[in-house]
Amino acid sequence: MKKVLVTGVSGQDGSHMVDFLLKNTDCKIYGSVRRLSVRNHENIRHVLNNERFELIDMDLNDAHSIRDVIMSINPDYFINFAAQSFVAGSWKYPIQTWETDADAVLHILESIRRFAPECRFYNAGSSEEFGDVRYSPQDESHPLCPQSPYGAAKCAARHLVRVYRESYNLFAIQGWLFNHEGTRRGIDFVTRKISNGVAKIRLAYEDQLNDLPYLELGNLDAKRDWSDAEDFMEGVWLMLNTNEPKNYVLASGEMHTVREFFETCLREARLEYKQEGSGVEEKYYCTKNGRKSLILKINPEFYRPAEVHKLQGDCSLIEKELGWQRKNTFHELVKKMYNNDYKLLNSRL
Ligand code: F7E
Repeated sequence: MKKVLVTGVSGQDGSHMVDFLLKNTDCKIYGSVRRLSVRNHENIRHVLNNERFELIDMDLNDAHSIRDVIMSINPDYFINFAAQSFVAGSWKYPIQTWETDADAVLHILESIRRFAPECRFYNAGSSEEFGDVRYSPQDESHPLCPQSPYGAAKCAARHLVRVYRESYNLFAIQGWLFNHEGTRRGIDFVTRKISNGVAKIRLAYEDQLNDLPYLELGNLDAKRDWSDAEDFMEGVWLMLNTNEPKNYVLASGEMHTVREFFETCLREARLEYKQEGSGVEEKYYCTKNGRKSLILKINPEFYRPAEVHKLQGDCSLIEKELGWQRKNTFHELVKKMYNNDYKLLNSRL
């Protein structure tokens, strides 16, 4: 039985990868988390008793911890989804971001090279590496122009992965994942912040409250290429199971603004709205029977020191060479996230 080590399993991607592997392979899965005094097992509770899954502690900032795990498991695959993945946070914690997203990858590569050179390694790359984009859509040849400490750390990791692949003939890759979201997304990311916020507004509206809760967002005009995170898991697994190690882009190929995500969510919640003003003065109101209630205002605190204004991925290479296809559309994603948050919040009332 093949053994797969997946890091960051309590997060969105790690937990979806475990689900994908349990369903589509017969591998034994070792899922690692960093030891915390308060455990957060929300996303993996449903697999904790599965005999093909084992939860282990591993600290990616401690080279000895990685070495010990690799030596004891001797994995066939190592999938690294552990990261400081919040771009805005990377200006606040640049060193922690660098240590987790770049240094840790070097520790992993060194351990694989020394103790498990046959192990196939996937490191999560990001469209944030393209950053200040030179052309659209971005494909595998697009230059790296990161705009944040997060993007820079992912670029450093990319070079390390390539250097180790070329120097030591390792099967080590870093595919580019464009934005990918879903019901397990952390609340700080804009899509979940919106789906959760709009669900709260809808519930208050149903309770006929006079003042509705309102959202505070930053740049509504940023354009992103959003996919369903679950669709990417198959893409990562396909990349790991080809003859030649090669990096591919995973994306939807579509570009939508943060504003479009918000308005689509409002329509899904059947809320009538009106937009007024522009720039930092822009506001959205919910309208009903001639009354209007604030539901969104701009808070410049959510502007970033440097913004990636637009991202749109070209995933035609992986479609053509590996037969990967996305399943869920932008609208299905918004719908799924909003309805999930509505149900969660409604059940807690
Ligand atoms: O921001 C704008 C913000 O934090 C998206 C990570 O998974 O994808 C993700 O990075 C956009 C940005 O994701 C708010 O300025 C407006 O333009 O959801 P986000 P991200 O930065 O694109 C890439 C591919 C990764 O690799 C990352 O790990 O939305 N925006 N207002 C806001 N963003 C947030 N978070 N909060 C706001 O209030």
